Order: sequence, then structure tokens, then C-alpha cells
Amino acid sequence: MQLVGYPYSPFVRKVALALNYKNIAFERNPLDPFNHKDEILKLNPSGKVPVLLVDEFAISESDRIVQWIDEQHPDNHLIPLDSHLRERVMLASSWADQSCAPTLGGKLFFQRVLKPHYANEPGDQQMIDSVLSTAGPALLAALEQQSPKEDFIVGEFSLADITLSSWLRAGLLAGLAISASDYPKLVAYLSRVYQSPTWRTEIQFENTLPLVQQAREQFAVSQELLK
Ligand SMILES: N[C@@H](CCC(=O)N[C@@H](CS)C(=O)NCC(=O)O)C(=O)O
Repeated sequence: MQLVGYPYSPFVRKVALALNYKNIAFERNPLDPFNHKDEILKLNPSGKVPVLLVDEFAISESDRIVQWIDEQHPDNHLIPLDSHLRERVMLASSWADQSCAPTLGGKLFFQRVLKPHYANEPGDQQMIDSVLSTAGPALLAALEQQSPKEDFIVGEFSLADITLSSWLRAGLLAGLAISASDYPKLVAYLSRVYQSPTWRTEIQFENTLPLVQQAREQFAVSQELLK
């Protein structure tokens, strides 16, 4: 089984986390859409990563990939069987993707970390500042209200936790401040998630990547949540 996609993508990270959670061994093929568009297009007509390759079978779209993994490995569901819980998980996951991708992804992580590296030009400082000063704190304030006091978003650990924590890690790496004094419930929740074995495996791997090391040194302010 091969996970195609560069590991800095929060969408790709979602699939890595799901595979870790299920203890499924996989290879990484870290193609990025900046330099390897044609190769990716052969696997996914939208030209996007992640793609999960199972023999010759290519599956795309992060939530659909996790759904497929969950069906093939039905122990410890990441998408609950109960229809109400399942709906809440799918809604929370797509909400996190849709609200975080343009802000924490496109305007912050991409501009600050990816663009200088892949396009060799500086990111748009106005976009970066707007997320750090306004859009980011507004998102975090909303999440603080919604954070579960114990356990995870729907009680048991699920795809919803994977998606949200994946995006917040991108934000943290690019310098988003998430302090326990401002967001106590959110920080307690995120600490629980990032300490899980699923995340420990991913963090251990990611901390070997030069771009992650550089972002941690150059931009990150809430270091505790990145360890
Ligand atoms: N809805 C897709 C989004 C995937 C996505 O946007 N991936 C980005 C990487 S972060 C990508 O490959 N972008 C290239 C492009 O849009 O051409 C998913 O959940 O997998």
C-alpha cells in the first residue's frame, strides 16, 4: 500500500494518521503537485494528493480514502457505524477541511512555508498577517467554544479529530499561537490528540523532515503542541 503525496499537506497527513491508527504498514511516495503534476494526474484526474495506491487501485479524496480504510479494516472505527454519530463525524471533518484549508492552508502555511520552498519566492505577508491577527484567532475562538471537555469530538476518537488536528498542526508550524491561557479547552483537547500513539508515530516521522524542522525553528510559537 502506497500513500502518494507530500507529507506537508494536511490532506495527506489525514490519511497517514488513519493508517497509523489502524496499524497498517504503508510506503510513502512524497510527490508534490508543484513538481509532479503529470504523475499525480495519471492517478487522480483532479491532480490532487493524497492518493492511496492499493496494488493498481488508486483511491483519492482524503475523507473517501479514510472511509475505504475503515471499511477494509473495521476494528476501531474512525467513522462510527451509528448513523447519527457518523453524520456528526463527516460534517465535522468537512467543516474542518472547508474552514481551515483557505485560511490555515492557503493563506498561512502555503504562503509562509511552502511557497518560499517550492516557488522560491516570498509568501504574501498581508495574507499571513491577516490569518495570524484576525482569521486565525476567530477560528480558534469558535473551536474553543466547541472543544470537548474530555475525550474527543464525538466521544470516541474519529476522523473528525484527525482532520481538525491535522489542520491545526499546519497552523502551529506556520506560527499560529494557540496558548492555554487563551484557549484552555482547545489546548487540553489538542494535547490529548497529539499525545495519542497515532500522532506520536506521525510526529516522530515529520520531525525528521527539513521543512518541518525549519518551520519549527523559524515560525512556530506554540512549541509545546508540536513536540
Ligand atoms: N478534497 C481533497 C483536497 C486535496 C488537495 O487539495 N490537495 C492539495 C495538496 S494540500 C493538492 O494536491 N493541490 C494541488 C492542486 O490543487 O492542484 C481531499 O480531501 O483529498
